[in-house]
Amino acid sequence: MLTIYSEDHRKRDAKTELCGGVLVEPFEKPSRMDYILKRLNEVSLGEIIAPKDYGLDTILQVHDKGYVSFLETCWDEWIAAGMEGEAIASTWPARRMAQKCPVDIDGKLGYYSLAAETSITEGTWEAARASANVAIEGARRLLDEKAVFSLCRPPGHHAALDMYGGYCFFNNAALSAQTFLNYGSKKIAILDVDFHHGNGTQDIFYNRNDVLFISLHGRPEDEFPHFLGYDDEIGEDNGEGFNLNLPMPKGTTFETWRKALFQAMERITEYAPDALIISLGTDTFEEDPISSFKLKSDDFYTFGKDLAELNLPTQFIMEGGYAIDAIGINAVNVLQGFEKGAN
Ligand code: SS9
Ligand code: ZN
Repeated sequence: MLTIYSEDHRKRDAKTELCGGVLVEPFEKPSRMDYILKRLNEVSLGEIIAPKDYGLDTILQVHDKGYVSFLETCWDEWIAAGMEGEAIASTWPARRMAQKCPVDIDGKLGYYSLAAETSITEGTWEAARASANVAIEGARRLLDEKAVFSLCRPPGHHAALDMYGGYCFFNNAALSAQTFLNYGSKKIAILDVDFHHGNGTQDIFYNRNDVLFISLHGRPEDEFPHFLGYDDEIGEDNGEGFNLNLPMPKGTTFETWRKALFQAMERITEYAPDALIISLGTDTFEEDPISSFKLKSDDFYTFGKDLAELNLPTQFIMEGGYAIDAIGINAVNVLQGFEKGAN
């Protein structure tokens, strides 16, 4: 399987994450990619290529213009304001407050974010742009390949029309879906198997029927991002019936998770998309430090094999996964299972 990867992800190397009331070393760090690359090479999965730069056109089809300029200038504005640490939001337009974008950088950070764990740093913009390019290149390459792996970092599925958070800035899966549509596809399915609900992807396509969004995740009652991901969110207007959430309780094992997977696969078969995008988070792993599902390394292989049954052009897009020393095995197990199943 062809892998798309950019070294520029290293430009995002945050030093701080707000967690449990203290600043910790971020879970989402550059070395995650090293473990995946190491495993890809160990099993000789295939060629690894760098993306071209696709500029801002597709990004602006998916994200709000003001939001995109905010990301571009945020760090400079933060520094110009004389701040010392990394840029972290501390105030939000909460219930019954004005939903207007302020001028002050502290105000802007709150306006454009959904959570406070994610700091913006020097280089975040460049890394997020590179990650977007990795997704878009993957979609283009899928025109000639059966499957591709877009090794994106930073991840994307929490990034909404005009919000960052949950370690995400641009929604890579959405950019990829939009790229397929730009190239003439009529229907795209996105299956998000990251432990956390893909609130950003859901948001972007909520009123559309050209992209089917399905997410398997920890229940919002228990887990981040907490304020989206319930099973009664089925889509709106043209999008009604094209959003499917399958939330599951803490401690969910592969047996239960796989039943939800089969339900998702049935819906995808019925929808009959031109291509399938997998938002591939491996934070469903039993040893993940910030999650509560119980998948084992072998289960990721079985999952990949199951997916191949759909017999669709498939793009895997890397999302979360924070059990660093197992992330390579787990992610590549999915890809190897898929290749095994497809033969
Ligand atoms: C850890 C809470 C982490 C954000 C999780 C984002 C996952 C992205 N104290 N909350 S896949
Ligand atoms: Zn996650």
